[in-house]
Amino acid sequence: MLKIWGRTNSVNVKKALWALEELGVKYERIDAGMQFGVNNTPEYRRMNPTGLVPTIEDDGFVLWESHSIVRYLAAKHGAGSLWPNELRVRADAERWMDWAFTFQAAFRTVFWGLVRTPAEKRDMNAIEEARKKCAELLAIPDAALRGRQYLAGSFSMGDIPLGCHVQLWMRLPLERPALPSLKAWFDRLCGRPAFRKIVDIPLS
Ligand SMILES: N[C@@H](CCC(=O)N[C@@H](CS)C(=O)NCC(=O)O)C(=O)O
Repeated sequence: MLKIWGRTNSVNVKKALWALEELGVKYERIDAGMQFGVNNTPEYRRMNPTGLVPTIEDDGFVLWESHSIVRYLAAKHGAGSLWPNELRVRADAERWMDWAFTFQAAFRTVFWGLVRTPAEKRDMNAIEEARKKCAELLAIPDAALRGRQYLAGSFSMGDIPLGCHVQLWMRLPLERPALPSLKAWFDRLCGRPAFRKIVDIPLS
């Protein structure tokens, strides 16, 4: 059975787990990262020299980097669904996966500041600057989603990385600009059982 190492509250682990659930692939998850350790052991580093989570092992094949894992799983199990068959639709989905790292880079300050930093140590100016940057960035997928159900048309791997980050954005007590197409897309994601099970869990 496929093995995946990573704690359930990691946004990058969620991407791989959500893909697995959407695809109906059976897996064994091993807690790793933060309080669980494991990711700094020599055995783990031999699999994944970055010491980060997630990592998967699929019948002897080891892979790390969450978006590469999502692509691999989608290509293996999701032809015509998570993995669009048409080249340009797939390129569109892949573009949104890559762009999600742009949002992730700006959002990190907000998430870590508000969720993983004690109140007395928070740099509220930095958090506010990053929040404004995130709000600006999210106008881009909002515009792309006008007249579309999902980022590449139908639900695909293209929705997975950004969907995981936008869940955190939507669930934080933040000032958010009205982005109606993005909100409608997020509500659509919330209608998916795999999203509710893996992604839309309490922030920690
Ligand atoms: N680019 C990598 C980043 C992985 C990453 O930063 N993982 C974080 C969790 S989201 C991590 O391993 N942090 C250390 C820890 O959990 O101990 C990916 O997308 O897989």
